[in-house]
Amino acid sequence: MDSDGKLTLSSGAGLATNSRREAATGSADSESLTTFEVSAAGGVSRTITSATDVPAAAPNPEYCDVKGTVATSGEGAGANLAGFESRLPANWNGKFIFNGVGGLAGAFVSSANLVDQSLFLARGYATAITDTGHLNTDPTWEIISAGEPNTPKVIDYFFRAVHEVTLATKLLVKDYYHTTTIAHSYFDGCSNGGKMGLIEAMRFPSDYDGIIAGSPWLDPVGTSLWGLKNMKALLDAYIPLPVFATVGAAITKQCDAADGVADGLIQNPAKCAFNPDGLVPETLTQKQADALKLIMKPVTDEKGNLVYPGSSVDNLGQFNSSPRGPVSQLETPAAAPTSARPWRGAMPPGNWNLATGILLALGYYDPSVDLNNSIETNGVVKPAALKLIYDRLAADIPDDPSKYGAFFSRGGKLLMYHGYDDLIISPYSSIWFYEDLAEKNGGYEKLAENARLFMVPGMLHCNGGSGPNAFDTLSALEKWVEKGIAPDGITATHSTSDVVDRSMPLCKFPEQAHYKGSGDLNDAANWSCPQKDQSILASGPNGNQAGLGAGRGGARMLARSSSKGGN
Ligand SMILES: [Ca+2]
Repeated sequence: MDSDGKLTLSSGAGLATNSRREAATGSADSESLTTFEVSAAGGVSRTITSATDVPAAAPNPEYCDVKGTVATSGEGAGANLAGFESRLPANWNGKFIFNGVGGLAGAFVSSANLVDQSLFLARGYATAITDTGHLNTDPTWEIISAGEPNTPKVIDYFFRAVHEVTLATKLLVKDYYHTTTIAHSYFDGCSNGGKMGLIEAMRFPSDYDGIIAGSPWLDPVGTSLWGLKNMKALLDAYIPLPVFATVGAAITKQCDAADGVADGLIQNPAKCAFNPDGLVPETLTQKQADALKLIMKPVTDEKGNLVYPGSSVDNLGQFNSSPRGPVSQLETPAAAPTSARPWRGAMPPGNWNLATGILLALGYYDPSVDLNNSIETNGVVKPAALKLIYDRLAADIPDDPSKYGAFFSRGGKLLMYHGYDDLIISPYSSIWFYEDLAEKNGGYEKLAENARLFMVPGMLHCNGGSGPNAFDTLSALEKWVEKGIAPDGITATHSTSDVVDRSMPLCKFPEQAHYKGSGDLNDAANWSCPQKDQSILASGPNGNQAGLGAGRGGARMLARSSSKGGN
């Protein structure tokens, strides 16, 4: 990569010497990489820009770090280049793993589960990652000019680059290790990376044998509208951060013990019956209480059809917990709450940024649209706006449960997880999706043969939070795919200053972790995942308000058919 951030062909600069590569792999030499450039095997046109030997550093082995580009084409869009990086370890285990990338991609930054990431090279996986066809330093990757999308780069971001880089890097791996087979191929990503994995399963079911999709961005449109709704609620009724702490304490007091044990964690936030009105007037004004109720509500269309679920009550108490998080700038009220740019020159809250970034660039192709005053009022979205933005982002939305049959029928395994305190993507969106998958794929028991969801109490977006939030999904997936042993419970840990101070099993949906009634609450050994338990499906007032349980009811599939246009 040169100084202006563009990937360029650098005539072999950085290629490791023969002796170093032989030391790293015991087999391949630099000739194999240059030969590969020329042959462009399998119709994939790929250029290698560097191959660098990286010495062993415990627990990782020595590996060859290869960077380059894949020329992407087809899928209804013009040609583009997608950058890739592949790590080829000396102790290759015969397997391949692809790293998902978060947010709007544009860099080789893995969003795979952090525990898993630490195992990839140590276990001998050949890895790959892509920038999805643009660099995050390129301001024109989404829109060339107002009204004119950069279609090749957008389609690459939506799905094309991951697939084509998958094909190209699998060939690179085979060539490098002089083999014709890769024993197993996995995908591991969170957030946008979770979405990438799901889109792979849906569109290209043969690419991967197993996919880990954490906190997946299942519906970028709905998530944006939810973020917009939540931030608009707080524009109408500003709530200072310390007040959120008081709200959080009230929620814990009300909901914690409902799961059988007062341990600071709410196992099923949907079952709660927290009402912000109860904090008026001591803590909240009525207007502030109304704003919190709006944050808890789903996004709907004008007929009341559900578009995107509301927030978990756990979210409300977390609004002050993340100094650099999605709502950090709510430390001060917006300067101009009713204008198109409520925060004027200051950095808006992360949720506002994400919502407007997606909707303006990928929905309207026009950054000048006034979203604050044009799309919705109190979580109800105008039909023309819904149709426009769902039509334009349809290729980026993997939440259609009817499109996973091919992946499941070839034996593909899908392991999902989502934190109940996620402030960036509603955890209930994963519950909606899993419920829909079950409905379309023979019920929970049948679905569990191919897809399992693990909800994580007290976890923020992808990791972090007050609950046990570090867990190994890679080993669970390996056992499932390679030995046929499906994960019933995955042990998660919470650490303070790198010392584990709590562990707990995460249970497969719709089971809920239960304390056995005696022994250390902070030890997973004293908790269990009761088989065939369906406790998580029990929805109380807060879940119903957010669009779960009775609140979703017969509207379950309506949201897609009537609101989501051509998806
Ligand atoms: Ca509890």
